[in-house]
Parts: sequence; C-alpha cells; structure tokens
Amino acid sequence: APLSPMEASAEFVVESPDVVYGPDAIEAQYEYRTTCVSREDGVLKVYPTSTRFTFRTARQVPRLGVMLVGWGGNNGSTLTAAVLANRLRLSWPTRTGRKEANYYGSLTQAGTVSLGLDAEGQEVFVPFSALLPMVAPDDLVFDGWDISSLNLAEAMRRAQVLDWGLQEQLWPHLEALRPRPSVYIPEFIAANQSVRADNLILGTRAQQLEQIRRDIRDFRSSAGLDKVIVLWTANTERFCEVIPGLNDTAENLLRTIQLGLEVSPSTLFAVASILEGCAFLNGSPQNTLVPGALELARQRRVFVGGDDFKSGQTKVKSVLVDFLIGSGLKTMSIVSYNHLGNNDGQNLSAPPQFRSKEVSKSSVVDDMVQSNPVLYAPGEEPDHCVVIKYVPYVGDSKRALDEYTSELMLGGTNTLVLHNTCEDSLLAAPIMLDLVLLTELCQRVSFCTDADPEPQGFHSVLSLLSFLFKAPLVPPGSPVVNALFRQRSCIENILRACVGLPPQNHMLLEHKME
Ligand code: NAI
Ligand code: DG6
Repeated sequence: APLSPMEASAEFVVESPDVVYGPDAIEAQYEYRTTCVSREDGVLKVYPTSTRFTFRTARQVPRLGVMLVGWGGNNGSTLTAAVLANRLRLSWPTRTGRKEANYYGSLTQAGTVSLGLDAEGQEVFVPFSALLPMVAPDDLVFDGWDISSLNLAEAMRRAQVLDWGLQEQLWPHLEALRPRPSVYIPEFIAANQSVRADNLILGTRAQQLEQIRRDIRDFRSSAGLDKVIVLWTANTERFCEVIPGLNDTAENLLRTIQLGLEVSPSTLFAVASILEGCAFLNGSPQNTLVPGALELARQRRVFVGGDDFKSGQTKVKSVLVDFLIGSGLKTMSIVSYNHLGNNDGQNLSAPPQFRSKEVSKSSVVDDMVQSNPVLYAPGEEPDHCVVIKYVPYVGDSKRALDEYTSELMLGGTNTLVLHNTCEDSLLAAPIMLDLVLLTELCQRVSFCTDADPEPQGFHSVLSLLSFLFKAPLVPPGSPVVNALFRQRSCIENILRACVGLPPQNHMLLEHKME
C-alpha cells in the first residue's frame, strides 16, 4: 500500500539507551556482529565476532554545491532541470495527462526502509531519506564545466529528453546558467566530439589545473556554500595507461601535471577537486582515478567514488544474474546489445571509448560467479558479450536487448530475453543525485571502536556508493560487490547502524511462531 501522507514525511526517533540525540550530532552505540573464517587442517572454522562501534553523525546539513563536469550534456542538463522542476513544483500537460515533477529513480528520495513491525504485526516504512539528516535535493546549487558553450536552456533543448511543456517553463530559469570553459584534450574522447569544443581552458596542464581550482573556489564563495562536490558526467574517455613514474603515486602524478606529460582531463579534474578538499565522483567508465589520484585522496582525506553510473541494462543484469546463480542455475551466456542515438552513443561509436564502456559493463557479474564454486570450476565463467550501436534517430531513448542462457538440471537450458526501452538520462539523473547526497552524508559520519577510540571517517575510496556504479571502486583488498541488493543492504544497514538500529534481516521470526 502507498505510504500514508504522515509516514511519507515521517521523522522517527529511536528510543534506546544506546542512541543519544544531541544538539549537534546523533551518537549511536552499535554492536557489529560478523564472522571470521579460517582454514584449519582442511576444515573451515567459522568464528562469530563482535565489535563495539560508536557512530557519530553531525545533524547540521550544509548548503551544498554540485559542480558537474559535462554540465551541458544530457545528464547534466537533465539533472539540473529535474531539481529546478521539483523546486518550482512544476507540472505540464502531455498526451497522457498532466505530469508533476518527482524524483522517481532516486534511492534516497523515492525508496523506503522498514523501521520494524507495529502492534498489529505490520511493517512500518519511511522514506529512505528519513534515516538520517540529508541535504534536500531541491536545495542543491549547481555549477559546472563543459567544452560546449551552450547555456543550460539550449543544452536541455539539444538533449531532447524533456517534454516540450516542461522545457518551456524551465527555459527562463536555465538560460542564465552557462558552463565554465573546460579542458579539452582531443585524443581522450572521440574525434566526432570536436564540433562541440568551443569553450576551452587554454594553457599548460599546470595552468589548467589552477584554473579548475580557481573555479571551485569561486563557486564556493560566490554562491555562499559550505561544501562542493564534483561529479564527472562528461564524455567517456579512452583508458589512460598506468605507468610507473607517470601516475602511479600522488607525487608522480602532480609532477606529471607540472611537466605537461600525459594526463586525462578527468584525472586533472579529480586532482583539482582533491586539492580543493572536494569529493570527486566519476560517472563514466574510464580509469580516471589512477593510483596516484587515489593516493592523493587518501593523503588529503577526501572521498572519491566511481566508476560509471549503474543505470539501466547493467542494473538489471546485477539483479538477474544474482537471481539466476543465487537460485542454483548455471548461467553460461550473457549477451547484451543496445543502441542509442544521443551524444553519448556517438562518442561511444569510436573503438577506444567503446572499449572503456565494454570493460565496465562486462565486469558486473564477476562476484556472483565467484560466489558459487558448486556451479563454476575455478576460472570458469559465462561467455559475456557487450555490443553498443549508435542510431541517431532514437536519441536519448536507449533500447537494450539482453539474452541470458542458463543450464538447468539434467541437461536442460533456459533462455531469458529482455527488451528495455527508456530515456537514458532520466535513469542517470536520480543516480547522480543519490551519489551527491550520500557522499555528503558520509562526510558527516565518524566512528570509533573500543579497540581504536580515535574517531575516523570512512575510507577515502567510498565503496558504500557501489549500488550506484557499474564498476565500483573499493579500497585495496576489499571485495567488489556488484549484486544490486547486497549493495543496497550495505547502504541501508550502515545508515541504520548510525541510528543504532540492527541490520535488516528479513527473518520476520515474529510471524513464524504459533
Ligand atoms: P553527453 O554526451 O550528452 O554529455 C557529455 C558532455 O560532456 C557533453 O556536453 C560534452 O560537451 C561534455 N564534455 C566532453 N568532454 C568534456 C571535458 N573534458 N570537460 C567538460 N565537458 C566535457 O553524455 P551523457 O548522456 O550526459 O552521459 C555522460 C556520461 O555519463 C558519459 O560518459 C556516459 O557514458 C556516462 N553514463 C551515462 C549513463 C546514462 O544512463 N545516461 C549511465 C552511465 C554512464
Ligand atoms: C550505451 O550503453 C550507452 C551507455 O552510456 C549506457 O547507456 C550507460 O552506460 C548505461 O548503461 P546501463 O548498462 O547501466 O544501462
């Protein structure tokens, strides 16, 4: 049943001696129960463990600015338009009736969590955003860069994503927003993008880096912001080579920039953001966050996250293959074809840029395959083929066709075929929103344990964001989780821990007794 109006805006309080709501922060004592496994004399021994954490979440939400690299693209213009449309409570006529602005597709804004059972034994749900104090998306302030000089109103029209009636209402609000000039290094994106490149930061790499840093500082002060987060939603670049001495350490990467050696535009933006103390998130597949950038982020205690928004076909894949293998079926072939006609598709029609996307789209079932040694021998994996074609006529309305073939018992096979059509940018925009809101929230969380009472924040590689990325970056040595509902549980349970609530276990034992 839909949430009642009261629950849809519900604030809740946890009544427990372990949770203190102070004027500045929520402090929760939390028992982290897990297990440790060791191999002893051919036997797996499993030891339950328990660690006492204190989580502290600052309650004051900041005035938050978001800088989009690729602001004038389909995603950038659609996200900016969506926030404005919601802030202005816009509605517009369509051939199927009036539509109202909403945030469908956003985990934090349109997802819910269960708080537990009420006296009648029924689950009580509240919006995900009610779990902890979060910035309201309507309050975000946008700025950004683009190699194309179109203002945001013209960019929205070029994108052809929004209904005309909505575009007309947004036009006067978006017209004044103009992307800052950006760094264009032609060999990193497809040659077909050169016609857009009329809004550029010139100079040496070191001068370009300084200009980006000045832009961030200028935005922060002129808009009166407490914090800025930078999000790459510009064209997919080709992979850059990771070369010892060039970009393998923070020191080498900074020297490379000073010497004007090879560095991608996205890595330049990452370095500028980190040096300005701003979290940097990579929504495209290329390896922007080279080891030197990761080390710099760690040294400066700045969050970074990536890679490549997990929006449509890959999201379904990370559910479907988890379902198949989790049910004990042996998936042996995954074939994913898609075609699209937006500028992203045009850029991806060049082989080096397609290759970046192919890698991130293909890595997404690895953890599920490796989790099941009953089905898969060591090194065995399904055939996995990814095809992307550029078909201008369909614009932003991406068509994705997938075929999954799995082995059943006694030699049977099962083939599932899926056809998925939707506006790509309307899937990506709410994911961008969640990335920014969750990253900002994580910046206000600190914790300590009984063994290590010194407060610390999350690791600078913010793996909690995995739910939102196709190829999640994780701290060294940490398992990569692609399965969508494991990723969602991770976010939900960590947020629950911050208010002293146990992990969601779905056991419903109360309903399993006579
Ligand atoms: P788009 O091509 O419409 O927008 C990209 C924008 O980046 C363009 O306006 C372009 O002029 C600009 N740009 C290129 N290089 C730049 C640079 N060095 N500095 C500043 N601006 C630059 O593409 P769209 O659809 O907005 O997608 C953006 C990125 O997000 C692409 O890499 C895409 O692969 C990725 N992505 C998109 C998803 C979706 O569902 N829409 C999902 C996953 C990833
Ligand atoms: C064609 O695949 C274009 C890509 O940018 C995708 O649309 C985007 O990465 C979304 O991919 P997916 O697999 O999450 O739908």
